[in-house]
Amino acid sequence: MTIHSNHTEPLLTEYENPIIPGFHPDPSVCRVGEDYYLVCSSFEYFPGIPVFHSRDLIHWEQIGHCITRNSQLKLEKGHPNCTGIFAPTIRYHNGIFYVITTNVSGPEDGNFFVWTKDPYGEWSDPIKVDLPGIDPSLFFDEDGRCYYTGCHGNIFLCEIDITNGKCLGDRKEIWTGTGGAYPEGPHLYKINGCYYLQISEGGTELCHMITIARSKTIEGPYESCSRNPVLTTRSLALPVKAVGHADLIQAHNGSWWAVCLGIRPISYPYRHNLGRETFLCPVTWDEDGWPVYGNDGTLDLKMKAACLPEYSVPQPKDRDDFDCEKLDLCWNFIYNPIPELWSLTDHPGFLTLYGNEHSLHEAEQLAWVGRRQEHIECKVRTLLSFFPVLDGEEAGLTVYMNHLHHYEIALTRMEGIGCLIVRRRIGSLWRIENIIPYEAESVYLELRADAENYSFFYSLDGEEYYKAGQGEVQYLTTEVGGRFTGNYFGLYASGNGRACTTPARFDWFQVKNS
Ligand code: 6LW
Repeated sequence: MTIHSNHTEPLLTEYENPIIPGFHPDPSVCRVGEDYYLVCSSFEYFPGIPVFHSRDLIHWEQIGHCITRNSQLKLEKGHPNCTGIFAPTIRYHNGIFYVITTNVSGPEDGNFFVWTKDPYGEWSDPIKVDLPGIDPSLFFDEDGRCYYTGCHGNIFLCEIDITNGKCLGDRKEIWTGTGGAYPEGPHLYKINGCYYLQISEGGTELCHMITIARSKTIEGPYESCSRNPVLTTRSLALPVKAVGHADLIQAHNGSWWAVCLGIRPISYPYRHNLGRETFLCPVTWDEDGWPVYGNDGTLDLKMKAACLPEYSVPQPKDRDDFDCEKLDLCWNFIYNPIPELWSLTDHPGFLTLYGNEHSLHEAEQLAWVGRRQEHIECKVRTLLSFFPVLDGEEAGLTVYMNHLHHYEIALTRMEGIGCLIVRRRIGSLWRIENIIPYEAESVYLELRADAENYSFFYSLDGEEYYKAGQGEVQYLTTEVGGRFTGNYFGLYASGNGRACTTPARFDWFQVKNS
């Protein structure tokens, strides 16, 4: 790769961050001609590792996932928001896309990669790489050799055979970073004949930062850039915080960019409920051949840059009528799905959920289908048909950080009486806040989100909505109850101790962002 970014007088345009809102952390990007592909972490959610496509780096369309078959990967239960798929890297080499990542869970713990020739299609079964730690990345040198970088205390390098994942030699520690906590997220690039090693330090919270070093030879010694950290928003009065975990890319017109994660806090002290989101940062080069990220090393919600020609992607649908035989790409399960717990074909036009014995309070495979909350202010509606027969049978709409932190509105039966409840769970504290006797078999449910509250409403006819309860957003934030993920809007059913006797049918789901 060559540096020729400060070519002619560039025309500056404005774009908005985040480029992929909601829980989409640890982004990694690659280019094939004029096409760009991006992946990010998915933790305990399935399908795993969303794959996006763009032609201008700003507008992205989800085109699939790398982990779509239960047989590819077992997601271990029990460690919410800190298990499953961590920090993937995507690279393209000789007609093949590779995504390398870590499954941080259970007996299948470890690093592996999957590959495909068609990123719109299915990906291979995992090929294990017997190297420790997290945040694996791949670098293909000009001579065709493939190098793995990862972090295990410090940053290490190891040549591997990309056909089978076997190590070719010992791993070698190549950088300890600049002294910040947790040197991690390494990516190696060869630019103008020099090896550049870009990493994150400071941890994924408010002190997060990007640092960079370079060397004439791949094994080092790596010389740290005197301007490190080259990208951070720590200690700055900017609306974007925790910027880090970046991947550099040279665009087809020669310009340089980085994708990275960041958060948009909702309150002070800073708390965030959407998880870590994907941001875009323009990159230029100084006269000493070091990259300059964003606005002199910082990043904002609105950025001025010499952007690629605008590329329009289909607007994400704000309403899903569940009319297809496959779930839209935005929907996820928690852990590996159990096929018997959900269907789009049993009752065409509806998402049918068959509640099992597990409740929302358990880190278990549930009859639960959810999608990310992508905007701080939004309104969600769904039409649910459910007739609970036995006490405890329940189905509804939840805003869900994890099994210990969620608020929901649901139809259930208590002491033989059909009712609508609003329940809030915050750690070990939980309470049903409102019980409204309700015997009708269908109900319109609504959830309004803003920076302060999640508010629940219901309606019998879809016209007139009545408020049923509300809860503070701040208690459903990463800082209170989460770890590496953001909030989901989930549709669910549960028998709370035994399987439900009747199915729950969701006719449609709608989210409107304000
Ligand atoms: C990821 C690490 C990080 O592995 O957080 O922000 C961890 N960076 O690089 C989980 O996303």
